[in-house]
Amino acid sequence: MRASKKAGKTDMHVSGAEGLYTEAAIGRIVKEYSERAFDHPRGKADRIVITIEEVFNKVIEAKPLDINTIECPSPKDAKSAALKRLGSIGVSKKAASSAFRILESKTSMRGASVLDAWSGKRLEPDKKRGIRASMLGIEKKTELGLKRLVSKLNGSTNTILEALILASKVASCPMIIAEICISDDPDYTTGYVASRSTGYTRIKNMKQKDAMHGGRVFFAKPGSNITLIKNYLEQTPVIISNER
Ligand code: PML
Repeated sequence: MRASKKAGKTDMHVSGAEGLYTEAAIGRIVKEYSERAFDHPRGKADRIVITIEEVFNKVIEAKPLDINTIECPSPKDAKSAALKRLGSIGVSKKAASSAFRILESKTSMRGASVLDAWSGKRLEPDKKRGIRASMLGIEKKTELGLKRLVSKLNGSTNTILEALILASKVASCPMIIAEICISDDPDYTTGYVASRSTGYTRIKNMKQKDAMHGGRVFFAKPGSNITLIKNYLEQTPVIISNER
């Protein structure tokens, strides 16, 4: 689902959501997604595009990332915690700073930016659109278990669960070494840094309340082929599962 609203001559991104569902769940999900777009902290959408497509590609399973939290009192502390974490994963200072420039800029993108983890160079072919992690879902039992766990955390259970599913798919991409996210919802200030080695690290107070900026940046291994990354993130169906 992609929802936007007119802002002067352009369309402003309001909300987006993805999922892999059985045919029987489609009605419920379409209702849920459109309600979300009409009642969103970024504003009421005036254009909602919902695409439903059958999945033909082979579905891959990936494990959910482990969750941990860094409590930070302010965006300044949160930024230095995020930079430290990214550095420990192998993201250069230059690439991490480029990511913050993108995340802190006023223009909110529909998709994510992909940066070379060493040079910080942007790799997405369409910089306005970015790359959208799609074709992702969660196995039922795993979802129930994670919901129980996540509901004990401070934050919105749905937001955390959806972000965790997305981050787990992104981390399963062999060419991606890390991800950083700042929510673009003005009333949601927790963000995260995620990677296969360090898990899903929630970082509190990544931005001031009411700030509209945010988004996602994926860091690619130097020399990675962006077409392969795009194909994996946008086209390869991945189900997050703890079973097996
Ligand atoms: C979003 O708004 O979709 C991103 C939310 C990121 C943080 C979720 C959390 O762990 O609280």
